[in-house]
Amino acid sequence: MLDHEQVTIRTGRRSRLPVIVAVHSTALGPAAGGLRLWHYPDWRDGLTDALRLSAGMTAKFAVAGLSSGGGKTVVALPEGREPNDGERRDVLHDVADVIDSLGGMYATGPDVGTGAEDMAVIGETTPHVFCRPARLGGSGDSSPHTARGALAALRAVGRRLYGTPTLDGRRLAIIGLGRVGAGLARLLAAEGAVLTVTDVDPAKRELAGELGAGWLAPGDILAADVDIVVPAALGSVLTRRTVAELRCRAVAGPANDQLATPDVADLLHGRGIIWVPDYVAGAGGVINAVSTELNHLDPDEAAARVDAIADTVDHLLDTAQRHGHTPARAASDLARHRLHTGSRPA
Ligand code: PPY
Repeated sequence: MLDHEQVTIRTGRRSRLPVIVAVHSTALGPAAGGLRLWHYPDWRDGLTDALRLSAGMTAKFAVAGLSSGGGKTVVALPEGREPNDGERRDVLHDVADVIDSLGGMYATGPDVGTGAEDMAVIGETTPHVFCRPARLGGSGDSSPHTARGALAALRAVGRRLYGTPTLDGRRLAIIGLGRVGAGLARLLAAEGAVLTVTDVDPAKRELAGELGAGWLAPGDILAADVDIVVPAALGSVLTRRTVAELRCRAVAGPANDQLATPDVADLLHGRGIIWVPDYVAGAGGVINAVSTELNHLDPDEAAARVDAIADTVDHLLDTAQRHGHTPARAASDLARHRLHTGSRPA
């Protein structure tokens, strides 16, 4: 069953690439969600990603108490070749055309493979775009805010596990040193966490060295002997097989769509491992963008909203414990409640 309100798939007039805009829900307000510019073996894999990620955005906004709906755009790039600058502009203008044709039911933002400068290009053609650079009146790069929000989530996990939110001396394994993962690694290193990191790009070892972090191959990091595993790269890292390998006490991080299938949340629970839903730990970027650009909060107020992810995680972990079910279930119940009542938190 398709449970999305609308999915638009169009071949870009300039790029000839498939542009997929999935609007999952506008129940709480116009949909928002980033543009993923990524390589897929087949464009249909990009469609699958767009469908899952847009549903995740609906939950992300609902749990964050924001009046936005969930959407996502995916442009499936062919494997093995990066677009040059001109081709990239063409892709972005093709995306902007589709978004503009939706008349405001969806606005885009950054995601894997895109950033504030790309949003500037999209903004040449449509107003429905978040996170343009500050010089153009946007809230700019969302990744520092996503990293800050993930840190807040990790502190809440630290408090649950050890009775204190400080991560000084805790051992954390970070999977992925992209914009968000690298920012989070810096914040955690500054707090005194003992880090082990990985990335598919071996050049990221340099950052590991700079931060005094250990390095493991991507295939080995899930089994690292650490307190908390922090997914900060692409999705579906938690599978039946990888959950069996985990040696940590919790998994919490900003990567979207971490579970290969929903039942993996139960497997984690069964192993006594706390899993904070990705759409809770990774909400800092959208919370900042929507709070500043739509709700006109000042940066400090927006940062306080991002930090409040810690309170949300506390609440979800409490609720889950009280009911003896997973934090995933507590979060999806909260999202469903807010979607049905259209309510915002007090
Ligand atoms: C995400 O958090 O997954 C995003 O898609 C980023 C984003 C940021 C701001 C507006 C829309 C999407």
